[in-house]
Amino acid sequence: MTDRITLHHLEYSQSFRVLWMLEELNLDYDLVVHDRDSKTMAASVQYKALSPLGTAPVITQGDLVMAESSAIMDHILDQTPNHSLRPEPGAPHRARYLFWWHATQGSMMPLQLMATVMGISQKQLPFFLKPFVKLYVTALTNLFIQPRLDRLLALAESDLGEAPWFGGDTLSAADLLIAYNMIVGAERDMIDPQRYPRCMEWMERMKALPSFATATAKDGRASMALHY
Ligand SMILES: N[C@@H](CCC(=O)N[C@@H](CS)C(=O)NCC(=O)O)C(=O)O
Repeated sequence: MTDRITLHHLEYSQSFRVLWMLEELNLDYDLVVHDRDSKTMAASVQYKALSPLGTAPVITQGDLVMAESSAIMDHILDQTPNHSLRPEPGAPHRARYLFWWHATQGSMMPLQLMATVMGISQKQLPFFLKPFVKLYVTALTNLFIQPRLDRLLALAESDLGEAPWFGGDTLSAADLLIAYNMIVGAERDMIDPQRYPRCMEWMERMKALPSFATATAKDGRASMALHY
């Protein structure tokens, strides 16, 4: 018998993805919900000590301690029989699934992280530096971040026109992974609803899943996005 999984979920963080997937799979697991440090809004010292990377999410299972959301999600799927969240090799939408599974973490998340870090650091600057840094941040956003994000969103918009989910015809782990990027991105005005209506409609379908309601109830927060 395999050991039970404990998810250490940090409020307002990417660990919501794992919580959501555990709920979607209807698995038995233990959940510990952690607050962020009230001053820094980073993970607390205690939370950081739990994780090999000091980041959320982290799971434990017997002797295993594992960080990195997509690795954790694959690890959970590997030990879950009869799920439909990952198209098998050779399945018609396998390549599409793999693309979104990897593009979410490899291409989309770094852009969003850059924007978030710049936003947070801007707020902490002395007032006399703020106007100059704001000019720099706006230029960098317009020149580098938003165009690259828009290429990804345009592709998402076109793919969602061909099949309703990121993994193809049915809900997949790629949808649960990218949902964090999309929902947080929309809350932070990185996704123009006029340009990306299919992405907006997909987000509504994601939020209508019963697993979103149960994950939200266990998370206990109004949003998965950290507002700073
Ligand atoms: N690529 C990692 C990113 C982990 C990460 O940066 N998590 C953030 C939460 S969204 C975190 O731990 N922030 C708190 C901190 O760094 O103190 C993953 O997907 O697990």
